[in-house]
Amino acid sequence: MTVHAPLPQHTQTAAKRGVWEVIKDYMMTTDHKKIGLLYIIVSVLGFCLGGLLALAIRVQLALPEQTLLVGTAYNQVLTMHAAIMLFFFLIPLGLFGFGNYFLPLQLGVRDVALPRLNTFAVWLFIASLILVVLGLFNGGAPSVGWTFYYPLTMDGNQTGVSVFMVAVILNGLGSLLGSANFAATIVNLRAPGMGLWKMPIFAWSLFATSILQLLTLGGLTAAALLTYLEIKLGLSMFNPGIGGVPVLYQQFFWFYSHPAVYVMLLPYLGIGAEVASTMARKPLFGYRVMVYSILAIVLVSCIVWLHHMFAVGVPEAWQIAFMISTLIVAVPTGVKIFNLIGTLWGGRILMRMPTYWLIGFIFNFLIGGITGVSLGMIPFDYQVTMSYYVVAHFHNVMMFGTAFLAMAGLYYWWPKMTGRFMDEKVGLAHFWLFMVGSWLTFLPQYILGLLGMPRRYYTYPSGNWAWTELNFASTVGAFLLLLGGLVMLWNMFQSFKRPITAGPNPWGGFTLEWTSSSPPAAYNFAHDFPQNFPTERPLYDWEKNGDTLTPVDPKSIHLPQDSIWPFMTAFALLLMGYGLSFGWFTNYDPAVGLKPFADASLSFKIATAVLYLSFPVFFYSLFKWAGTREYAVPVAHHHLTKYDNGFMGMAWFIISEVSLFAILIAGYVYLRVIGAAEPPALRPNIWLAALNTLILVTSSGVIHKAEQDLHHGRASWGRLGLFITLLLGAIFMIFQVYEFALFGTESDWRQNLWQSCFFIIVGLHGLHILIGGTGIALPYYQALTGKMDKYNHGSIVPASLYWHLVDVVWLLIVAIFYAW
Ligand code: HAS
Ligand code: HAS
Ligand code: CU
Repeated sequence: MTVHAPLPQHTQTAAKRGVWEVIKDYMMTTDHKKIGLLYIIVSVLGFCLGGLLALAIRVQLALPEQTLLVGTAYNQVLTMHAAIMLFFFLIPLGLFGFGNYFLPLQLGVRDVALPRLNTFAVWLFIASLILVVLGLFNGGAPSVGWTFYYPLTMDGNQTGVSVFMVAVILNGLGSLLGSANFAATIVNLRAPGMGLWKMPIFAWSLFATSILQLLTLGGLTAAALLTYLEIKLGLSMFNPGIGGVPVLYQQFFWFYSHPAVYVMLLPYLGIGAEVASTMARKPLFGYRVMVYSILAIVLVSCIVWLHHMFAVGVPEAWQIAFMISTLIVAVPTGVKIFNLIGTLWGGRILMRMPTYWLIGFIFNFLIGGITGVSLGMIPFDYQVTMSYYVVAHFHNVMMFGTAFLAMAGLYYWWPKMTGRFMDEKVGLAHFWLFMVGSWLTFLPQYILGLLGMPRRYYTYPSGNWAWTELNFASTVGAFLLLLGGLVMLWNMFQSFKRPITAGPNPWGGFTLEWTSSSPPAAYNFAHDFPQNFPTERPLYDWEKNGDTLTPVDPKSIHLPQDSIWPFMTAFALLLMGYGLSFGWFTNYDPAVGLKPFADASLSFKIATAVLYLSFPVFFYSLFKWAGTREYAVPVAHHHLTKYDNGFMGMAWFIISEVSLFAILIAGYVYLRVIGAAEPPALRPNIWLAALNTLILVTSSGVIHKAEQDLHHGRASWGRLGLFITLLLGAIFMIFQVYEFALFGTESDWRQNLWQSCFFIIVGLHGLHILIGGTGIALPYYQALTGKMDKYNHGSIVPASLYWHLVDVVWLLIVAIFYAW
């Protein structure tokens, strides 16, 4: 069952490139496959590193009263273990690793919608990792658990926490840009004839996951931002000393971090479904139902977060509502599992490594999912929350659930990515070591939890019944996992010693990635596809119909040109993050206030200098980026909708901005309604706000006009419009700064919750004006340097869309801060 593609022979250039050459290539690349590989490599390293930290935990807990990791040291290792596993392994690997590599291939296109944005996003991701690592040497790891609960973060290691918060925000930004890019790609760039309902299930999973990220990641950003601002400036919505509500932090955090578990799960379920269909040589059992289930999971998972907070004292009615939604979310998840089983059922199953991992997943995940449901029951959760029962649950769904599908993906697509197979026998050893190792490590933890062992403690007494035995077993299991991990690495490395023999379609798969050579050439396909897509398994249908691929001369294919500027822009943000983490303001001390800069340490001063240095680097790189065209030659762009890729990407991205503001504003409204945040007698002047509103609304009209002018070739009018918009934005900022300075001196924001909320939200809006203004300066610069013409509108369309958003948010702010 193969459609024979006219394959360009992928000639591996024998001449080895130097390390620096390769690094430079990856810094400048816009190739989605290389970008995917970067995510995959970092994630595999992340798994190894996170796993070694887990081993340290297990060694400490192997026997009672051990002293390897005591107190803070234990907590630091625990925090790093969890944060690395989540943010640098499980979340990025499925969504952005496999996602970047395979989404365009599965859609039959040559790249994502915005290739250079993709380069920027992956380097932001890596920048966040670098920042975390730098933090270890400057301030040390935070010791508060991966949840960074308030007020633990306030009296722990504040530098360590700040670094993490900045890293989380950078990581999140990269993640949002990546998600918006995927959504735009899916809507705008599918092979001609491939309807949404004919997309491979993995592509659907990525679509849904991206939307989920855009909707909810604002929760994490808000939590991180507020933690950072309180440490650095004393701005707070949580501080009970001034009437703030600490639990609000948890609301923000879990609003993202529950959906995050589906951000982890969904892409992998997509992989599982691909594997099931290919390996059972059958169509998916209930393709449409699967898509509906995925979408249902996205919707429902946005409203279950309170199940992480049953025991913190939220009103009972809320608890019950969230218990019900928690139980509901198990239904579509269950449907997906049944679909996987149904797909395998009765098929001529090809029992190769991907199949093993898939079956292992189904088996394990059933247990983990059902214990999850048990935790969703309020009375049961009261009993076992904060115990090892929870630890067992989430390792059950993540490590020997979802991560098994990560392994399935790795073995399934390895031949596509490298042209080589991994060894099946060695793979089996890997599989069984992981299977048995996981059971031995984590199943005893369910019992430990029921026996009352609390999580997040560095040791335990020897007198408790069976605790020692169960913990010891768990540690032995962890060493089996280490062995399994080593076998995995060995298998990967060994495969490179073999010749490239995989061929384009080693498993007989039915989706378009299997028509490219293995590994795929830079341009992905040297052919065009038939334009009829009767089902989501085109290769099967075409084979049946006798449809063939049409060869295309690779020389006629144009790809986006490499550019160093997205990398440099991300690098500038790394510098900025470095400065914001280790410098800028001395840690705020309630007793002393802000400590004078002169008293700061040398490293602090250097970091502050780096912060200021980062701005010119940032603007220079960004303008260089905007000033170079994506393609070296003029290329006709095809997109499926009437909107160009820039608009489409921005439209999706804006969802996340709306979500961020909505979350913060909801927090403020809550504080206001319960009477905690009362405005002081002297409030910011409504007249100035009204004037500012007028300015902004006018500017929205002006930029709209400018956009029209540029579209119709009235270049100088368009340029003038952009200039006026910039001017109006600047006037707005001047008024705003004036008002802030005035209001900031009249009373102390550290003493007044309302004022704190005001500075946080209105200040964040001000930052958005600066970002939006920079966004407008880019097309202005493009217009000035002749980069725009009737057919090429540069970045005016997304810039203008963003500017309208910033204006709309302002109207809301006037209503709730100035008028109310
Ligand atoms: Fe979870 C805590 C509930 C799925 C990850 N989860 C965590 C934490 C993580 C995590 C990381 O309600 C801890 C964070 C921390 O550090 O504190 N979880 C659920 C439920 C599901 C679930 C209901 N979790 C996941 C997935 C994860 C993940 C997937 C990552 C990949 N989880 C909780 C709760 C807590 C929690 C509480 C808080 C505990 C506490 O106190 O802190 C569901 O999505 C699972 C659905 C899947 C199935 C299996 C297949 C379904 C079939 C259908 C038939 C079965 C039914 C159930 C209808 C259910 C085949 C019948 C029930 C019977 C008992 C027989
Ligand atoms: Fe875990 C707590 C034990 C895997 C996630 N884990 C957490 C928490 C999260 C989490 C979110 O037994 C909650 C944190 C909090 O409370 O704030 N975990 C393990 C063990 C494994 C493990 C034994 N965890 C994961 C995965 C996660 C995850 C996967 C998410 C995706 N974890 C624990 C324990 C706790 C815990 C305790 C609770 C502690 C407490 O006090 O509450 C294993 O599955 C890991 C297996 C992997 C390996 C790595 C193999 C390494 C290789 C590299 C060798 C390379 C060499 C060369 C030698 C054993 C193959 C050098 C190379 C370099 C890259 C340097
Ligand atoms: Cu949850």
